[in-house]
Amino acid sequence: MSFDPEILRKQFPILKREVNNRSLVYFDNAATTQKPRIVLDRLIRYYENENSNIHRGAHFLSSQATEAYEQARKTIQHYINARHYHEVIFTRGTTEAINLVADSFSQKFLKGGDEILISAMEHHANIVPWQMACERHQATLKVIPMKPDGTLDMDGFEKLLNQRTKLVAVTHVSNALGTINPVKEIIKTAHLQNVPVLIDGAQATPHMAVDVQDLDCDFYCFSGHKMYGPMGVGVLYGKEALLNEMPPWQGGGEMISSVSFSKTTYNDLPFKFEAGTPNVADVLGMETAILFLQETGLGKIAAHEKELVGYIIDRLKQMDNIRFIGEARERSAVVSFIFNDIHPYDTGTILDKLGIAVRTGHHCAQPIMTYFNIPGTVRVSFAAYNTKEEIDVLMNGLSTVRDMFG
Ligand code: C6P
Repeated sequence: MSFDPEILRKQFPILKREVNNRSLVYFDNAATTQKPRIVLDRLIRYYENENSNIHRGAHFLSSQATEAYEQARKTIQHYINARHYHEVIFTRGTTEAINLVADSFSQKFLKGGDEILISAMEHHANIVPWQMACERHQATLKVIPMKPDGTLDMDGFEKLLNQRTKLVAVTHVSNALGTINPVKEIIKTAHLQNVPVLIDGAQATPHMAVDVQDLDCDFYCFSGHKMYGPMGVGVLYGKEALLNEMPPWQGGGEMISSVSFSKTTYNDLPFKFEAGTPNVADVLGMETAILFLQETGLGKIAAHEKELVGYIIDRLKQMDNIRFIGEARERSAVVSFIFNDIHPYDTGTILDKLGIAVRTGHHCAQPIMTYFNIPGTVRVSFAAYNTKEEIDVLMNGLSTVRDMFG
Protein backbone atom coordinates (compact mmCIF):
# COMPACT_ATOMS: atom_id res chain seq x y z
CA MET A 1 0.00 0.00 0.00
CA SER A 2 1.29 3.48 -0.77
CA PHE A 3 2.20 5.86 2.01
CA ASP A 4 -0.23 8.68 2.72
CA PRO A 5 0.68 10.98 5.62
CA GLU A 6 -2.87 12.39 5.63
CA ILE A 7 -4.27 8.95 6.45
CA LEU A 8 -1.53 8.38 9.02
CA ARG A 9 -2.31 11.69 10.72
CA LYS A 10 -5.78 10.45 11.63
CA GLN A 11 -4.15 7.99 14.01
CA PHE A 12 -2.64 10.84 16.08
CA PRO A 13 -5.31 12.58 18.19
CA ILE A 14 -3.08 15.50 19.18
CA LEU A 15 -2.55 16.56 15.57
CA LYS A 16 -6.18 17.73 15.46
CA ARG A 17 -5.67 20.36 18.11
CA GLU A 18 -5.17 24.06 17.72
CA VAL A 19 -2.41 26.14 19.26
CA ASN A 20 -2.85 29.91 19.43
CA ASN A 21 -5.99 29.55 17.33
CA ARG A 22 -4.11 27.88 14.48
CA SER A 23 -3.93 24.26 13.43
CA LEU A 24 -0.92 22.80 15.17
CA VAL A 25 2.14 22.28 12.98
CA TYR A 26 4.40 20.00 14.98
CA PHE A 27 8.02 20.07 13.83
CA ASP A 28 9.71 19.16 17.12
CA ASN A 29 9.83 15.43 16.59
CA ALA A 30 13.48 15.03 17.48
CA ALA A 31 12.55 16.18 20.99
CA THR A 32 9.65 13.74 21.13
CA THR A 33 7.22 12.34 18.61
CA GLN A 34 3.47 12.34 19.04
CA LYS A 35 1.75 9.08 19.93
CA PRO A 36 -0.67 7.13 17.76
CA ARG A 37 -4.01 5.98 19.13
CA ILE A 38 -2.89 2.33 19.40
CA VAL A 39 -0.06 3.30 21.76
CA LEU A 40 -2.44 5.37 23.92
CA ASP A 41 -4.94 2.51 23.91
CA ARG A 42 -2.26 0.04 24.94
CA LEU A 43 -1.41 2.13 28.01
CA ILE A 44 -5.05 2.40 29.01
CA ARG A 45 -5.64 -1.33 28.40
CA TYR A 46 -2.72 -2.17 30.65
CA TYR A 47 -3.93 -0.01 33.53
CA GLU A 48 -7.59 -1.00 33.11
CA ASN A 49 -7.08 -4.74 32.73
CA GLU A 50 -3.57 -5.95 33.43
CA ASN A 51 -1.95 -3.70 36.02
CA SER A 52 0.15 -5.71 38.42
CA ASN A 53 3.71 -5.87 39.65
CA ILE A 54 5.77 -8.38 37.71
CA HIS A 55 8.23 -11.20 38.41
CA ARG A 56 6.90 -11.27 41.97
CA GLY A 57 3.35 -12.46 42.49
CA ALA A 58 2.07 -15.96 41.93
CA HIS A 59 -1.36 -14.59 41.06
CA PHE A 60 -2.98 -14.40 37.63
CA LEU A 61 -2.53 -10.70 36.91
CA SER A 62 1.11 -10.75 37.91
CA SER A 63 1.95 -13.68 35.68
CA GLN A 64 -0.01 -12.16 32.78
CA ALA A 65 1.82 -8.83 33.14
CA THR A 66 5.16 -10.63 33.50
CA GLU A 67 4.50 -12.54 30.31
CA ALA A 68 3.53 -9.37 28.42
CA TYR A 69 6.63 -7.53 29.66
CA GLU A 70 8.97 -10.35 28.68
CA GLN A 71 7.20 -10.71 25.33
CA ALA A 72 7.91 -7.01 24.72
CA ARG A 73 11.58 -7.73 25.34
CA LYS A 74 11.43 -10.41 22.64
CA THR A 75 9.70 -8.02 20.22
CA ILE A 76 12.51 -5.53 20.75
CA GLN A 77 15.17 -8.23 20.49
CA HIS A 78 13.83 -9.17 17.06
CA TYR A 79 13.35 -5.54 16.06
CA ILE A 80 17.02 -4.68 16.56
CA ASN A 81 18.14 -8.23 15.75
CA ALA A 82 19.94 -8.85 19.04
CA ARG A 83 21.41 -12.33 19.26
CA HIS A 84 19.99 -12.93 22.74
CA TYR A 85 16.83 -11.84 24.42
CA HIS A 86 18.71 -11.07 27.65
CA GLU A 87 20.87 -8.53 25.81
CA VAL A 88 17.89 -6.14 25.88
CA ILE A 89 17.85 -4.12 29.12
CA PHE A 90 14.96 -1.77 29.81
CA THR A 91 15.90 1.71 31.04
CA ARG A 92 14.17 5.07 31.44
CA GLY A 93 15.61 6.17 28.09
CA THR A 94 18.80 6.82 26.19
CA THR A 95 20.25 9.01 28.92
CA GLU A 96 19.84 6.34 31.55
CA ALA A 97 21.20 3.65 29.22
CA ILE A 98 24.38 5.66 28.60
CA ASN A 99 24.75 6.45 32.29
CA LEU A 100 24.40 2.77 33.11
CA VAL A 101 27.25 1.86 30.77
CA ALA A 102 29.39 4.85 31.77
CA ASP A 103 29.13 3.83 35.42
CA SER A 104 29.26 0.07 35.23
CA PHE A 105 31.67 -0.38 32.31
CA SER A 106 34.05 2.20 33.75
CA GLN A 107 33.99 0.60 37.17
CA LYS A 108 35.19 -2.63 35.60
CA PHE A 109 37.45 -1.47 32.79
CA LEU A 110 38.56 2.15 33.25
CA LYS A 111 41.68 3.14 35.17
CA GLY A 112 44.08 6.04 35.46
CA GLY A 113 45.66 7.04 32.15
CA ASP A 114 42.98 5.37 30.01
CA GLU A 115 40.99 7.28 27.40
CA ILE A 116 37.34 7.42 26.35
CA LEU A 117 36.65 8.68 22.85
CA ILE A 118 33.46 10.59 22.03
CA SER A 119 32.71 12.90 19.10
CA ALA A 120 32.33 16.66 18.70
CA MET A 121 28.65 16.29 17.82
CA GLU A 122 27.40 14.42 20.88
CA HIS A 123 24.28 15.25 22.84
CA HIS A 124 25.08 16.14 26.45
CA ALA A 125 23.77 12.69 27.43
CA ASN A 126 26.74 11.16 25.61
CA ILE A 127 29.27 13.66 26.98
CA VAL A 128 28.57 14.28 30.65
CA PRO A 129 28.35 10.64 31.87
CA TRP A 130 31.77 10.02 30.29
CA GLN A 131 33.21 13.18 31.83
CA MET A 132 31.97 12.00 35.20
CA ALA A 133 33.40 8.50 34.68
CA CYS A 134 36.76 9.87 33.51
CA GLU A 135 36.94 12.14 36.54
CA ARG A 136 36.15 9.26 38.87
CA HIS A 137 38.79 6.97 37.38
CA GLN A 138 41.45 9.57 36.44
CA ALA A 139 40.95 8.83 32.75
CA THR A 140 40.91 11.32 29.85
CA LEU A 141 38.06 12.23 27.53
CA LYS A 142 39.12 12.69 23.89
CA VAL A 143 36.97 14.17 21.17
CA ILE A 144 36.76 13.11 17.51
CA PRO A 145 36.82 16.38 15.54
CA MET A 146 34.06 17.58 13.24
CA LYS A 147 34.26 19.26 9.83
CA PRO A 148 32.41 22.47 8.84
CA ASP A 149 29.74 20.51 6.95
CA GLY A 150 28.82 18.75 10.20
CA THR A 151 30.42 15.39 9.42
CA LEU A 152 33.02 13.61 11.51
CA ASP A 153 36.69 13.83 10.64
CA MET A 154 37.39 10.14 10.17
CA ASP A 155 41.16 10.64 9.80
CA GLY A 156 41.06 12.51 13.09
CA PHE A 157 39.21 9.56 14.59
CA GLU A 158 41.82 7.05 13.49
CA LYS A 159 44.61 9.24 14.84
CA LEU A 160 42.95 9.42 18.26
CA LEU A 161 42.41 5.68 18.59
CA ASN A 162 45.23 4.02 20.50
CA GLN A 163 46.08 1.43 23.15
CA ARG A 164 44.84 3.70 25.91
CA THR A 165 41.35 3.97 24.34
CA LYS A 166 38.94 1.88 26.41
CA LEU A 167 35.69 2.75 24.63
CA VAL A 168 34.32 4.83 21.75
CA ALA A 169 30.89 6.43 22.27
CA VAL A 170 29.29 8.16 19.26
CA THR A 171 25.88 9.15 18.09
CA HIS A 172 24.27 7.34 15.17
CA VAL A 173 22.41 10.50 14.10
CA SER A 174 23.10 14.02 15.38
CA ASN A 175 20.03 15.62 16.97
CA ALA A 176 21.25 19.14 16.17
CA LEU A 177 22.67 18.63 12.66
CA GLY A 178 20.84 15.60 11.30
CA THR A 179 24.14 14.01 10.24
CA ILE A 180 24.04 10.23 9.93
CA ASN A 181 27.43 9.02 11.07
CA PRO A 182 29.24 6.09 9.43
CA VAL A 183 28.86 4.03 12.58
CA LYS A 184 29.56 0.69 10.92
CA GLU A 185 32.93 1.98 9.74
CA ILE A 186 33.65 3.50 13.17
CA ILE A 187 32.85 0.20 14.88
CA LYS A 188 35.00 -1.78 12.43
CA THR A 189 37.96 0.57 12.89
CA ALA A 190 37.66 0.53 16.69
CA HIS A 191 37.35 -3.24 16.77
CA LEU A 192 40.62 -3.60 14.84
CA GLN A 193 42.17 -2.27 18.05
CA ASN A 194 39.83 -4.30 20.29
CA VAL A 195 38.03 -1.17 21.47
CA PRO A 196 34.29 -1.59 22.17
CA VAL A 197 31.81 0.95 20.78
CA LEU A 198 28.63 2.42 22.24
CA ILE A 199 26.16 3.94 19.80
CA ASP A 200 23.65 6.57 20.90
CA GLY A 201 20.72 5.63 18.71
CA ALA A 202 18.16 8.10 20.11
CA GLN A 203 17.75 9.88 16.77
CA ALA A 204 18.22 6.84 14.56
CA THR A 205 15.57 4.33 15.66
CA PRO A 206 12.57 6.52 14.64
CA HIS A 207 13.88 6.75 11.08
CA MET A 208 15.83 3.66 10.10
CA ALA A 209 16.06 -0.07 10.70
CA VAL A 210 18.83 -0.92 13.15
CA ASP A 211 20.51 -4.32 13.14
CA VAL A 212 22.88 -4.51 16.09
CA GLN A 213 24.51 -7.72 14.86
CA ASP A 214 25.16 -6.26 11.44
CA LEU A 215 26.56 -3.08 12.99
CA ASP A 216 28.50 -5.26 15.45
CA CYS A 217 28.17 -2.49 18.07
CA ASP A 218 28.88 -3.42 21.67
CA PHE A 219 26.18 -1.17 23.12
CA TYR A 220 23.21 0.55 21.47
CA CYS A 221 20.91 2.95 23.33
CA PHE A 222 17.54 4.41 22.40
CA SER A 223 14.36 6.02 23.79
CA GLY A 224 10.76 4.94 23.27
CA HIS A 225 9.34 8.46 23.23
CA LYS A 226 11.26 9.52 20.12
CA MET A 227 9.80 6.61 18.13
CA TYR A 228 6.05 7.12 18.74
CA GLY A 229 6.16 5.40 22.14
CA PRO A 230 5.66 6.70 25.67
CA MET A 231 8.07 8.78 27.70
CA GLY A 232 10.08 7.25 30.51
CA VAL A 233 11.20 4.09 28.77
CA GLY A 234 14.11 3.08 26.60
CA VAL A 235 16.57 0.34 25.84
CA LEU A 236 20.17 -0.54 26.41
CA TYR A 237 21.34 -3.27 24.10
CA GLY A 238 24.67 -4.76 25.12
CA LYS A 239 26.67 -7.76 24.01
CA GLU A 240 26.17 -10.62 26.43
CA ALA A 241 29.87 -11.13 27.19
CA LEU A 242 30.43 -7.49 28.12
CA LEU A 243 27.22 -7.17 30.14
CA ASN A 244 28.17 -10.31 32.05
CA GLU A 245 31.53 -8.82 32.98
CA MET A 246 30.06 -5.52 34.12
CA PRO A 247 28.94 -5.04 37.74
CA PRO A 248 25.29 -4.22 38.51
CA TRP A 249 24.46 -0.56 38.42
CA GLN A 250 21.61 0.00 40.89
CA GLY A 251 20.64 -2.29 43.76
CA GLY A 252 17.24 -3.65 44.76
CA GLY A 253 14.32 -5.62 43.37
CA GLU A 254 14.81 -8.16 40.64
CA MET A 255 18.56 -7.58 40.27
CA ILE A 256 19.35 -9.80 43.27
CA SER A 257 19.63 -13.55 43.47
CA SER A 258 19.97 -13.76 47.24
CA VAL A 259 20.49 -11.21 49.97
CA SER A 260 21.96 -11.50 53.43
CA PHE A 261 23.58 -8.80 55.52
CA SER A 262 26.99 -10.30 54.88
CA LYS A 263 26.66 -10.96 51.14
CA THR A 264 24.35 -10.40 48.19
CA THR A 265 24.52 -12.38 44.98
CA TYR A 266 23.21 -10.96 41.75
CA ASN A 267 20.67 -12.17 39.25
CA ASP A 268 21.51 -13.08 35.65
CA LEU A 269 20.96 -10.89 32.61
CA PRO A 270 18.83 -8.98 31.86
CA PHE A 271 17.52 -8.64 35.43
CA LYS A 272 20.95 -7.81 36.87
CA PHE A 273 20.53 -4.33 35.36
CA GLU A 274 16.83 -3.79 36.10
CA ALA A 275 16.54 -2.78 39.75
CA GLY A 276 13.16 -1.91 41.25
CA THR A 277 9.64 -2.18 39.84
CA PRO A 278 9.92 -1.90 36.07
CA ASN A 279 7.95 0.54 33.96
CA VAL A 280 5.68 -2.18 32.60
CA ALA A 281 3.00 0.00 31.00
CA ASP A 282 5.49 2.06 29.03
CA VAL A 283 7.47 -0.99 27.95
CA LEU A 284 4.22 -2.34 26.49
CA GLY A 285 3.53 1.06 24.93
CA MET A 286 6.99 1.04 23.36
CA GLU A 287 6.37 -2.45 22.01
CA THR A 288 3.14 -1.21 20.42
CA ALA A 289 5.00 1.77 18.93
CA ILE A 290 7.41 -0.68 17.32
CA LEU A 291 4.52 -2.66 15.89
CA PHE A 292 3.17 0.67 14.55
CA LEU A 293 6.54 1.43 12.93
CA GLN A 294 6.70 -2.03 11.38
CA GLU A 295 3.16 -1.81 10.10
CA THR A 296 3.68 1.67 8.63
CA GLY A 297 7.02 0.60 7.16
CA LEU A 298 10.31 2.18 8.13
CA GLY A 299 11.38 2.30 4.48
CA LYS A 300 8.26 4.26 3.53
CA ILE A 301 8.68 6.60 6.47
CA ALA A 302 12.32 7.25 5.58
CA ALA A 303 11.46 7.93 1.93
CA HIS A 304 8.70 10.35 2.93
CA GLU A 305 10.92 12.19 5.42
CA LYS A 306 13.69 12.44 2.83
CA GLU A 307 11.25 14.11 0.47
CA LEU A 308 10.26 16.58 3.21
CA VAL A 309 13.91 17.37 3.96
CA GLY A 310 14.63 17.99 0.25
CA TYR A 311 11.56 20.20 -0.06
CA ILE A 312 12.27 22.36 2.98
CA ILE A 313 15.94 22.83 2.05
CA ASP A 314 14.93 24.02 -1.43
CA ARG A 315 12.44 26.45 0.06
CA LEU A 316 14.79 27.73 2.78
CA LYS A 317 17.57 28.35 0.27
CA GLN A 318 15.37 31.02 -1.26
CA MET A 319 15.34 33.05 1.96
CA ASP A 320 17.66 35.95 2.76
CA ASN A 321 20.41 35.79 5.34
CA ILE A 322 19.98 32.12 6.07
CA ARG A 323 22.78 29.83 7.18
CA PHE A 324 22.37 26.06 7.35
CA ILE A 325 24.02 24.35 10.31
CA GLY A 326 24.86 20.82 9.25
CA GLU A 327 25.06 20.00 5.57
CA ALA A 328 26.03 16.35 5.52
CA ARG A 329 25.06 14.36 2.47
CA GLU A 330 23.95 11.47 4.69
CA ARG A 331 21.31 13.11 6.83
CA SER A 332 18.19 12.25 8.72
CA ALA A 333 14.92 14.12 9.25
CA VAL A 334 16.46 17.20 10.88
CA VAL A 335 17.14 20.60 9.31
CA SER A 336 18.92 23.20 11.45
CA PHE A 337 19.42 26.79 10.38
CA ILE A 338 19.83 30.30 11.63
CA PHE A 339 19.03 33.73 10.23
CA ASN A 340 22.29 35.66 10.50
CA ASP A 341 20.45 38.75 11.74
CA ILE A 342 17.76 37.21 13.98
CA HIS A 343 18.23 35.33 17.24
CA PRO A 344 16.85 31.78 16.92
CA TYR A 345 14.80 32.30 20.08
CA ASP A 346 12.96 35.21 18.41
CA THR A 347 12.25 33.10 15.35
CA GLY A 348 10.92 30.27 17.51
CA THR A 349 8.73 32.58 19.58
CA ILE A 350 7.05 34.14 16.55
CA LEU A 351 6.51 30.73 14.96
CA ASP A 352 4.92 29.53 18.18
CA LYS A 353 2.43 32.41 18.03
CA LEU A 354 1.47 31.02 14.64
CA GLY A 355 0.90 27.51 16.01
CA ILE A 356 4.19 26.14 14.67
CA ALA A 357 6.35 24.11 17.06
CA VAL A 358 10.06 24.07 16.28
CA ARG A 359 12.93 23.78 18.72
CA THR A 360 15.37 26.64 19.14
CA GLY A 361 18.56 26.85 21.16
CA HIS A 362 21.50 24.53 21.63
CA HIS A 363 19.48 21.30 21.60
CA CYS A 364 21.54 19.91 24.51
CA ALA A 365 24.56 19.93 22.22
CA GLN A 366 26.36 23.09 23.32
CA PRO A 367 29.78 22.12 21.93
CA ILE A 368 28.25 22.09 18.44
CA MET A 369 27.06 25.67 18.89
CA THR A 370 30.49 26.69 20.16
CA TYR A 371 32.09 25.06 17.11
CA PHE A 372 29.87 27.05 14.73
CA ASN A 373 30.11 30.16 16.92
CA ILE A 374 26.35 30.62 17.13
CA PRO A 375 23.94 30.99 20.07
CA GLY A 376 21.76 28.16 18.80
CA THR A 377 19.75 27.10 15.79
CA VAL A 378 16.17 26.86 14.65
CA ARG A 379 15.59 23.13 14.31
CA VAL A 380 12.85 21.60 12.21
CA SER A 381 12.56 17.86 12.77
CA PHE A 382 10.12 15.63 10.93
CA ALA A 383 8.11 12.53 11.65
CA ALA A 384 6.06 10.25 9.42
CA TYR A 385 2.90 12.35 9.79
CA ASN A 386 4.36 15.67 8.59
CA THR A 387 3.40 17.07 5.20
CA LYS A 388 4.62 19.48 2.54
CA GLU A 389 1.57 21.62 3.28
CA GLU A 390 2.84 22.05 6.82
CA ILE A 391 6.21 23.13 5.43
CA ASP A 392 4.34 25.74 3.37
CA VAL A 393 2.74 27.02 6.58
CA LEU A 394 6.20 27.21 8.17
CA MET A 395 7.59 29.10 5.19
CA ASN A 396 4.81 31.67 5.49
CA GLY A 397 5.65 31.93 9.19
CA LEU A 398 9.34 32.48 8.40
CA SER A 399 8.40 35.20 5.91
CA THR A 400 6.48 36.90 8.73
CA VAL A 401 9.58 36.61 10.92
CA ARG A 402 11.74 38.18 8.21
CA ASP A 403 9.21 40.98 7.63
CA MET A 404 9.16 41.79 11.34
CA PHE A 405 12.95 42.02 11.55
CA GLY A 406 13.36 43.80 8.23
N1 C6P B 1 17.35 14.85 22.42
C1 C6P B 1 16.27 16.77 21.42
O1 C6P B 1 15.40 17.64 21.37
P1 C6P B 1 16.40 10.99 26.41
O2 C6P B 1 16.12 12.34 26.97
O3 C6P B 1 17.14 10.12 27.37
O4 C6P B 1 15.21 10.32 25.81
O5 C6P B 1 17.36 11.24 25.14
C2 C6P B 1 18.56 11.93 25.30
C3 C6P B 1 19.23 12.07 23.96
C4 C6P B 1 20.40 11.38 23.72
N2 C6P B 1 21.00 11.42 22.53
C5 C6P B 1 20.51 12.14 21.51
C6 C6P B 1 21.21 12.13 20.20
C7 C6P B 1 19.34 12.89 21.70
O6 C6P B 1 18.85 13.61 20.70
C8 C6P B 1 18.69 12.87 22.96
C9 C6P B 1 17.48 13.72 23.22
C10 C6P B 1 16.19 15.71 22.49
O7 C6P B 1 17.18 16.72 20.61
C11 C6P B 1 15.98 16.31 23.84
S1 C6P B 1 17.33 17.28 24.37
